Amino acid sequence: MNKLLAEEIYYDMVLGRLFELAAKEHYMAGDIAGFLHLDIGQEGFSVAAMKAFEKGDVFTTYREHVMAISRGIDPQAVMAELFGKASGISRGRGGSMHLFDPSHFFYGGDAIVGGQIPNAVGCAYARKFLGQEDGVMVVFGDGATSGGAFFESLNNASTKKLPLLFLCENNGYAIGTKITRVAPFEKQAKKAEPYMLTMEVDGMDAVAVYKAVKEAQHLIQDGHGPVFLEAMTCRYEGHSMSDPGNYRSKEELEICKAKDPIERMEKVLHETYLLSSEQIDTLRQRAQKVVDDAVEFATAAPEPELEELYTEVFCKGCANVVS
Ligand SMILES: Cc1ncc(C[n+]2csc(CCOP(=O)(O)OP(=O)(O)O)c2C)c(N)n1
Ligand SMILES: [Mg+2]
Repeated sequence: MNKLLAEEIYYDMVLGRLFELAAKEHYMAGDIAGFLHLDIGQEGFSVAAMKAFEKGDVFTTYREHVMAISRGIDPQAVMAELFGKASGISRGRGGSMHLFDPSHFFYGGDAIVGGQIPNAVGCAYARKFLGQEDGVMVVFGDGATSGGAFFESLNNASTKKLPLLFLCENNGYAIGTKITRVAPFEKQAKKAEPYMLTMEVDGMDAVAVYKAVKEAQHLIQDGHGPVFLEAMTCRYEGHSMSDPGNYRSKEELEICKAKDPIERMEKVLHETYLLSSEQIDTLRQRAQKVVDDAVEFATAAPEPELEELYTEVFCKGCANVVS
């Protein structure tokens, strides 16, 4: 990894953290409605995965603000979507869980746990059929690996040797349910072992995630078939804003926070790339300005028109659907 890329990854992680803190504040102020799932603590995973999987299609879980921004989607359009505004990346129709932008090959955000996985299989099948090589990456939580759609997708993707990277964000919890209460083991890669090559990475280490995703993407692009990569992470917040996270002890959370991916990357910038504290501060200030501008933009952005309520919901040509 060169210095410029290391700086970019660090910058996006800080941008992601500051963006999430602003989203939290504005959720509490009532500016954001519906659900809000914060990625605080997992920014190293989210950013490095997006940076590494440069070309190709990306499908994600509902905890996707940081991934969307790191994929290149304008933070202003992401914040406006959270605010439910017409200038949002999904025109205010999707909200936090449905950030969607085909121009960045970013297909959500899915509120249905594991719902994005079969969609990604279909996309990988289409890409293979069309002879397109970049491949597809699907990101999902540990909880999604308990669902039937997950197993059907493993089966389909391996049978058809699809160029698909299954990227599991294993933070140990599905909302408040510890993964070992619903699975016989902590590492979910075991479920994929009979079907495909599996790999594991420390999801709190952005450099390691970057390398692992790159390696996995090369494999799927080289006709190796699907790969399952499991990243062990920690989310600092509850599952969503409506979850106080009481199922975790203070001690458990402290152990988590001691692995902070931003502090770790900062150390890499200092020690490997010899950045000064002032240079790092400048990156932080730049990120804060982008977040402040995003909030200002979202606040001033127009509400969707009332007619939007029915667009793309009902069939246009069908009579008597909307009176
Ligand atoms: C099909 C479906 N079943 C149940 C839910 C309710 N639900 C929302 S998130 C979630 C847990 C998913 O696990 P994971 O991704 O590991 O959760 P996280 O780490 O984000 O808390 C559940 C069961 C849902 N949204 N969709
Ligand atoms: Mg989880």
